[in-house]
Amino acid sequence: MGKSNIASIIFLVLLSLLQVVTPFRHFQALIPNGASVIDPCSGRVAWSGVGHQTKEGRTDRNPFGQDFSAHGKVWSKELCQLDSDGDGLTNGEELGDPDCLWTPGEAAKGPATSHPGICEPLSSPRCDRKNFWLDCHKVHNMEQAVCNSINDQCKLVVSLYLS
Ligand SMILES: [Ca+2]
Repeated sequence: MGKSNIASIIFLVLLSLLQVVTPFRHFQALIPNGASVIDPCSGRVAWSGVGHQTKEGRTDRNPFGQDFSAHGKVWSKELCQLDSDGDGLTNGEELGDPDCLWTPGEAAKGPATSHPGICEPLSSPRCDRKNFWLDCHKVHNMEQAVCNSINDQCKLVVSLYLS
């Protein structure tokens, strides 16, 4: 295999990775704390596709994603004041913008405290039927970043679970 073929393969792999990553980066920047919404299933890893039914995105929209789309994919006061997942907290309260004043490019007033598209706490009676689409035990293409805080090295662990 020639060097040009290897370069082409590397380019295609990088391009495919870019296609996976780019939508997250774009939409994450349109909502407060969009890159740091915690996965309620694990309590640790960021749920990168905040508007989707799986944390990796590229799946059906969750209730927040449906509302985000219905509001023109813009963080508006109306979208901020909605309680998309029905857990009693507004989207703004969950994403660290309780006063609905955030605009893209600014730091949010506080951190994201919960997921705006997943009713939490997961085991509460209020959320019993609202998260019917969520199955924390059937996670596909789960990615988990494990960081060693001692020497500041991170490694990416990619696990594939098939149902
Ligand atoms: Ca909510």
